[in-house]
Amino acid sequence: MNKVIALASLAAIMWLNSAIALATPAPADAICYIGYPNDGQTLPANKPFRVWFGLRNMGVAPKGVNFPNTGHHHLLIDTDLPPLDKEIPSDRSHLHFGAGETETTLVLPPGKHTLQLLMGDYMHMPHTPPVYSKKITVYVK
Ligand SMILES: [Cu+2]
Repeated sequence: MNKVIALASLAAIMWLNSAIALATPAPADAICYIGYPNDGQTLPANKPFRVWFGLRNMGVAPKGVNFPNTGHHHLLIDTDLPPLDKEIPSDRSHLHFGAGETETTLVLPPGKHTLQLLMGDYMHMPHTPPVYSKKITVYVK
């Protein structure tokens, strides 16, 4: 009986160690922010606008490049943060900038929209601790 418990706890410790080893660390002082547009800004409808990705105390590297303290940007549009222990989804509301881009051009339909940045590692996984910006709201008219 005790042997079974000991084996089970050993397995749990090994699983924990592998989970920790898989997580890509990020500097504790890393800051991600949207440089433009500003929170609450009104933007013209049917006209492309720039979105500037800001990052401090951490570097940008393309997807697939495993270099310490780097990652690539993901722009979340009209959605909440995805699960932070899984690969970041890739769809119309989760845009990956795997070439290491630090800005993009967006066209949004009229209405209220939210934008948020989330850094992902070379495998599109959020870092530990996760590095993400404040979620901003823009109004497209
Ligand atoms: Cu990605």
